[in-house]
Amino acid sequence: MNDSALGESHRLLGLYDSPFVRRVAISMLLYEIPFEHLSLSVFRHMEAMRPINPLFKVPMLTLPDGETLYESAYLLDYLDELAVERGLLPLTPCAGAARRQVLQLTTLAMIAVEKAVAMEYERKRPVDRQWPDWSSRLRDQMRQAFAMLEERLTGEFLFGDGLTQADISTAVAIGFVRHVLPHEWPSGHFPALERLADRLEASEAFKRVPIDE
Ligand SMILES: N[C@@H](CCC(=O)N[C@@H](CS)C(=O)NCC(=O)O)C(=O)O
Repeated sequence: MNDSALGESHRLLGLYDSPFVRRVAISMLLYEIPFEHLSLSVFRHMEAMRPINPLFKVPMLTLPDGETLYESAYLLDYLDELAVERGLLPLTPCAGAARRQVLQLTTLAMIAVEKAVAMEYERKRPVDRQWPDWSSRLRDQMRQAFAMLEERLTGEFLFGDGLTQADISTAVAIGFVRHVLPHEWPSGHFPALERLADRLEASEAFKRVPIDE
């Protein structure tokens, strides 16, 4: 990667009500990587999106040289690499047990939020085509993933004594559930996670990436 990769020309496509888009945007702000945000919905703005992203999957990150990346985990991987090149500490450690553990905690957050997103899609189906047992399974899986994170959150952060991608992704996952499916957030069940989410949502980077942009 060369210096142009640090310029103004990264472009992030997708709405911040997508937890996958939001965690990438927050990470870019924390790394101080400037980007243009293209705020288009994969459902409501299909005609505008078609020429840019005919796959209709977000987030999509366009790099300064025009290369496009999909899948938030790989976008974060790319951003971590840029951060290291600039001498910053990456939000996911580079190697070893620390990397493995942060990745696993981040994955728990993503499992929780993927189940929540699936519940939301199920809720959008015609009422007579909805399958309550399926929603119930998704709800249990989401809660189980959050319960596993709650158990791990014994200090200020999920891993070590500093902010990692595990904290960002967890707070973003909770933000999504509270905002899009408030009835599905088991208020009071996960006090440590709620404290973490409230703390991060009050931080500058989170406030600059509002879920209800
Ligand atoms: N695993 C993917 C999930 C991305 C994802 O599902 N994005 C949703 C928006 S929240 C989307 O593009 N939905 C449209 C579709 O899948 O057709 C990632 O982390 O990037």
